[in-house]
Amino acid sequence: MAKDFPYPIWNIEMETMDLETRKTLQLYRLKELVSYVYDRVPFYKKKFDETGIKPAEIKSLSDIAGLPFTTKGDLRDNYPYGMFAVPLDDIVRIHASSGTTGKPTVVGYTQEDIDTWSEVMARSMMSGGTTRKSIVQNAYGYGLFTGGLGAHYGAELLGASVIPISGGNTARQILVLQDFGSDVITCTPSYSLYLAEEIEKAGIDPKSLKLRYGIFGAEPWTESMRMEIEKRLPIKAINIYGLSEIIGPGVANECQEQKGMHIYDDHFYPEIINPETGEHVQDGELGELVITTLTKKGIPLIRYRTRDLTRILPGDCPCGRTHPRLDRIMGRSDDMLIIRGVNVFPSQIEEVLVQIEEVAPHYQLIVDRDHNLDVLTVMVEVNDKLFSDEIKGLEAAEKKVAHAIHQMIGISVVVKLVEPRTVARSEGKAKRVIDNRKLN
Ligand code: DLL
Repeated sequence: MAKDFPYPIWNIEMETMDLETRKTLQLYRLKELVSYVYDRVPFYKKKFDETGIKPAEIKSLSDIAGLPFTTKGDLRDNYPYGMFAVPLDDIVRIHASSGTTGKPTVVGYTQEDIDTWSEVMARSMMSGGTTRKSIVQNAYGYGLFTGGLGAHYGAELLGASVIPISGGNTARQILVLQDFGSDVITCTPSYSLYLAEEIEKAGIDPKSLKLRYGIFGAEPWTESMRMEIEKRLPIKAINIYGLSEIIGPGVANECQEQKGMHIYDDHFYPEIINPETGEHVQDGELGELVITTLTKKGIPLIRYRTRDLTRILPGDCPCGRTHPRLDRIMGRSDDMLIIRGVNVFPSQIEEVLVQIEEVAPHYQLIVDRDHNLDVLTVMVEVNDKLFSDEIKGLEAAEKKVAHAIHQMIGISVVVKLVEPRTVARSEGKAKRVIDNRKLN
C-alpha cells in the first residue's frame, strides 16, 4: 500500500528511495560517469592518466575519494567549451556565471540535462509548497543567470502557472502580486525583504495578497532573515541551493519542515571536505561541499569544489524524503561575494582598476545592506596627478570607474575616490573586503 507523506512529493520513487537502493544506483552512475568523462573530456583523461586512475578501478562509492577534484580554475583554463563532453551540436542551452577573472564560467546543457534540471526543480518547487494549482511569480533574473529559466522549467513541468516576470521593476512586481494572485514567489531572499518594504510603503496590507510561499536562494541568508520575511510578507520562506557549474538552482532544496536542504544525490553526489587538506570531515562536521554530477551529459564534473561551507545534517526528515540534508550555507572558502544575487570576485574589480590610469590599484570593497538591498562601495585611491586636478576631473574619473565596473560585473556600484596612500596597507594579505551585512 502506498505510504502517506505529510506533504506532496513530486517523485516518490526517487525522493523516498531506501538508502541501500540509492547507493546501488549511485555506484552504477558513478562508474558510467567516470568512463564517460575519460573517453570524452581530454582534461579528465589527462588528469586520470597522470594520477594512474583507470575507470574500471571504481568498485565502490568510497573509491570516489581517489578521484581528482575539479575547480572553477579548471573551467576558466578550458574556457569556453573545453570541458564539454559532447559536440556543440548536442548542446541546446548555454548559461554562464561570474568567473574569478573577467571571463565568465560557461556551462552547456544537452536536452537530457535540461530534463534532469526540470525534474530536480519540479521536486524543489513542490517541496517548497508549489502545486499544480499554484501561480508562480518567478522574479529570478532570466538570462545567462540560471535562476530564471531553472525555476521556470521546473514550475512548468510540475504543472503550475508561471509568470516569467524576471527580476527588478518592483512596482510591476507588486501590481502582479495583487492582480494576478501569485501564491508562490521565487527570488533572492534580500529582494523579498525589499519587496516587503515596498509593499508596506505603498500602503498595501501584505495579508491581503494571496502569497503563501517563497522559494529563496542564490545568496547567503540567515534564520533571522527567514523569520523577518515570514513575518512581514507573511509567507513560508524556503531555502533553495544550487550553482551553475552543477546545473543551476535545484541541487538541494528545503521541504516544508524547513530543517535543512535535501540534496538530490541520485544526480548530485555530495562530499564534505576540509578545504585545507581535501580530506573528508567527520559526519556532521562543517566543511566545503564537493559535488560530482552523476548524470550530467553536457559538462559533467567530477568532485567539483563548490567553495560553499556547510554540513550534512544527521537523522531522518519527518517529510519522508530520504535525500540527505545540507545545513544552510555558512560561508565560502574563497573570497567570492554575492551582491544582489550576482557573484562578484574582488579580482574582477581589481582587473578593472589596474586598467584605469586615473586610479591606483589600492582599493577596498565595502558591502552594506540598505533597506534590504546590497550596496557595494568601491573605495579606490586616485593617483597623485589627478589628486591635484580640479573637481571636474575627479568626478569624471569616478564615473569612468563606475562604468567600467558595471561593464565587468553587471551591477552598479558606488565609487568613492580617496586621496593617494589612504587605503589601509597591510603587511600580510590585503583586507580587500569589509562586509557589513552581518549574515553569519
Ligand atoms: O545562484 C543558482 C541559483 C539560482 C540558486 C536561484 C538558487 C536560486 P550561481 O550564480 O552560479 O548559481 O551562484 C552559485 O551562489 O556557490 C553559493 O555560494 C550561492 N548560493 C546559491 N544558493 C544559495 C543559498 C545560482 N540558498 C553560488 N544559500 C553558490 C547560500 C547560495 N548561498
